[in-house]
Amino acid sequence: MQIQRKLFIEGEWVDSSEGKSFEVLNPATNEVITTVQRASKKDIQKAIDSAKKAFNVWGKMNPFERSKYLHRVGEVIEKNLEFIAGVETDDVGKPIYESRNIDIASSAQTFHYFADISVEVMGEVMPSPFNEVLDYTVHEPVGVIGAIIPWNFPFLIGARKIASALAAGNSVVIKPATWAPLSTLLFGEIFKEAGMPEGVLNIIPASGSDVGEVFSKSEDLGEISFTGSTEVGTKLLGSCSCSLKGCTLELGGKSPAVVLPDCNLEETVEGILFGVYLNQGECCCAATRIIVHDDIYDEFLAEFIEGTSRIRIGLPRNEDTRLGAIVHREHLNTIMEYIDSGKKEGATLVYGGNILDKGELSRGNFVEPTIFVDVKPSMKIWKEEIFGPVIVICKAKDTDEMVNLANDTKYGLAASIWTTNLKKAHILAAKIEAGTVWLNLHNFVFPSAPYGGYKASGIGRELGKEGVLALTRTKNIMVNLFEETFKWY
Ligand code: TAP
Repeated sequence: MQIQRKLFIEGEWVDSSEGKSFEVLNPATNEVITTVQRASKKDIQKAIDSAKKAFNVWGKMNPFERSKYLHRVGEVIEKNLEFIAGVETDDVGKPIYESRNIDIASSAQTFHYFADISVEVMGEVMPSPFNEVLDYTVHEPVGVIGAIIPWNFPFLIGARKIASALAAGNSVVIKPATWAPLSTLLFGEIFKEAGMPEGVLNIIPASGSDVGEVFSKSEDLGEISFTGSTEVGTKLLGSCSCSLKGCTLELGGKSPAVVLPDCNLEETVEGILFGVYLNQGECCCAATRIIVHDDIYDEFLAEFIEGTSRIRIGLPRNEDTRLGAIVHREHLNTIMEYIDSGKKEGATLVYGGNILDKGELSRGNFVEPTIFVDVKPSMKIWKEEIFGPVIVICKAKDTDEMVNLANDTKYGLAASIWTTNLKKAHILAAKIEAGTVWLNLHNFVFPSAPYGGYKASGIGRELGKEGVLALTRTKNIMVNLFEETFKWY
């Protein structure tokens, strides 16, 4: 398997019609890894046409057959896991330990899960007011899915969108993020090796605005499935309204972790460290606002700082690295601006706050994990998604205040509650406005569980059976079983 730098349309690698290209950088060194061709608007349309043609075959294929194909994709990913993990690490900056054990391993699992689910996309028989009328539903694929993905978990998010869409009988055109397109391109090679029918997946590395324009105007797309920022997602939804197509949005977050005084401190600190620093904090559901009960605050803070200081920051390819590079220099600058704003607005910096540019880290985009306390809800670092290893920890006097603070955000993607009192945990879970609530866990996402946000974190659900059904249209079929002719007049 090797990285192809072209567009993947109708099962073949093709050149961009305008001959444009862009450089892909390694965030750990800022060296150019390769140059990728950029699809034009005409190419994007070609990819949609290819998917439309393939849909006529894939959409009609029986689900048992589709299931076999999807399992094969999962197997090819497993076979090439080490190579794909290396590409992801070089492109995104995440530790190889994470790419291998989380991103790519979960992607293979995702294909196997949706392979199994494809034979369970079924309707139901409805109760009928007439014994002589049989009433049932079927779920039909919507057609071509236009998928747009971000740069933080490109392979995994790509796998979720592609596998769930194909399981429902749809075909796909996917656009990777400009900062990290390489692993998405590998899907072309994977699909070839798995013997997938031509055109069921088309990959177009193109500019966001070009894809947004062509996708939202297109009458050939059944649905747009977008993961990215709330800002871009909102714009996209607006432009889709003219063509009346569905739009699933998985957007930003500012997730709270709520720490009660009766928590198991060691488990809580370890769990929230994972919740905060996974993928350098470039994670939509990262636990960026930690709300701790007064009674345990000092002890928690001391342990959390100690835990943070133990995290090995290093080159992403090093086996023992647990915190890698920030995806792009521009994004590192944004993170540093947030750190400055936290200081200026009067929060207290208790850990980190600096760029790391010594020794082997000198050429890359590295930043210290950063912790602020004495934060007010009016501050930018409380309100806005930073998308880096920068968090705020605050105190609360009781559970009511904790819930108020947890919900004091425009987002509602995820939250976690840390306590040994499970009754209290369930009561609090019901009060928190978020699409996922973890009890004594954070950052666990399974292909089998519906995932998505409340409020400005999105619309619709991905993953699980619900995620597949969301990519279908329900048809109600009524059957006349009257023995006598039905006569009204
Ligand atoms: P965005 O800047 O929104 O980019 C996401 C994708 O949209 C990229 O492929 C981008 O292309 C494309 N895009 C840009 N402008 C567009 C337009 N006008 N129309 C259509 N597509 C357009 O986000 P990002 O910086 O890559 O990712 C970080 C954001 O994603 C964070 O807010 C994070 O929370 C969110 N995220 C959410 C989730 C879930 S599941 N809720 C998961 C991961 C990430 P270019 O790269 O070419 O600009």
